[in-house]
This record gives sequence, C-alpha cells and structure tokens, in this order.
Amino acid sequence: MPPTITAFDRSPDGGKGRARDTRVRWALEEVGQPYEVRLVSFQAMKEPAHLALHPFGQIPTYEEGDLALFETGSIVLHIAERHAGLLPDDANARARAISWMFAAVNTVEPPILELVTARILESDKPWSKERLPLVMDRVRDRLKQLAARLGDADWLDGAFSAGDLMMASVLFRLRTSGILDEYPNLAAYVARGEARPAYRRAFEAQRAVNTR
Ligand SMILES: N[C@@H](CCC(=O)N[C@@H](CS)C(=O)NCC(=O)O)C(=O)O
Repeated sequence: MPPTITAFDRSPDGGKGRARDTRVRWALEEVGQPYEVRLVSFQAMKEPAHLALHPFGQIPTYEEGDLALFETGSIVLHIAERHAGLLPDDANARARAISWMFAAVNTVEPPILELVTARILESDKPWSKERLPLVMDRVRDRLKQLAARLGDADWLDGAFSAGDLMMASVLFRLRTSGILDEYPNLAAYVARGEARPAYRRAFEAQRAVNTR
C-alpha cells in the first residue's frame, strides 16, 4: 500500500503551492515513491478523526501501515531515511543535511511566517504599518546569513538533499514579498529547486487539486 498524505480540499492560495503538502509531495516525488492523497476540509481538520492523526488539526499528515506522522520536517525526514536520494551516505554529511532541515523550520521559517501574518492576516490592524518594517528586517537578517553561507554554491552542503528541499520550501513563501530578490543567490537557489522535475510534478499535482 502506498503512503497516504492529507492536503487541503481547497488550498487558500488557490494552488500556488504554498500549502505544506507540497513539500511532502516533493520529497515523495524525489525518491520515486507513489502516494495517495486524502483531501480534508477546514472543518474536517478540526474533527476527532483528523485530530487523532494531527493533534493541532492541520495538514499535512502521513500514514503508512501502522505509522501516522504529522509535521513536515518529521515526514520529510522519514521519507529521506527510508529511500535513497535525499540524504548523503556519509554519516557526517547526513547529519549536516538534517541540521539544514531543522534550520529551515526552526530558524528561517519563523520570521517568514511572522511576515506572512503581518502582511496578510494583520494588514488591517492599526500597528501593522509600523510593525511591518521590523518584521521585514528580521527576515532580512536571516536571509543575509543564509546567502553568505550559500555563496555561489548550488546547494547548501554538496549535493541536493532533504535540507535543501526544506529550505527552498520555506523560502518559496517570500516570492510575493519581493525580499528574496534582494539576495540574488537565494533567488537563484529557489529557482533551482523549482526547476527540479520532482518539484514540478509535486507542484502540478497540488495545482490540479486546487484548480479543479
Ligand atoms: N509546523 C507544521 C505546520 C502545519 C501547518 O501550519 N499547516 C497549515 C497548512 S500549510 C494548516 O493546516 N493550516 C490550517 C490550520 O492551522 O487550521 C508543519 O510543518 O507541518
């Protein structure tokens, strides 16, 4: 039986690929693992059947036999550990790739999510105008550091890995803000991720669902 993931019945972004099932689809496509998708509505995500899979009532989840996982970092790591192609064989390089996965969700994603909240969800609040530049600078701090580390390399640590998959997925969200273009090597890094055939397949699969 192929694993089953959950995704939005209809993503709020209308299929732009920002919902986090895209990263899980991407990982599955990179390793060549077929999968099934169960679509869930916002209401169903908060009901007991889904809460049993995901304590916070979100997507994506991942089910494979007796195993049920939530959190994209852990799902992508699980996929990467069980299939060749997303983690290096060398133990130290593997540990470093996993560090980049954690850095993506734990260090780089939080200020980006703050920016999304400030730009979209809180844009009508009286403090929003004053707060936005502060939040943008917090994102810039991280991007500057990441850009310095990436330099002119294609990927963060040697060959493409699950660390890059997670980092590029986190950075995708900045596209509409224009900030990414201030760091040409990061913009090119994200474009390299988007150009991967496995990403294209993942993107098209989620788009088909959200534009049906
Ligand atoms: N840290 C979680 C975040 C999951 C998450 O925020 N999922 C969003 C979709 S991208 C969601 O389900 N939002 C609806 C909600 O929170 O009610 C992960 O990486 O899996």
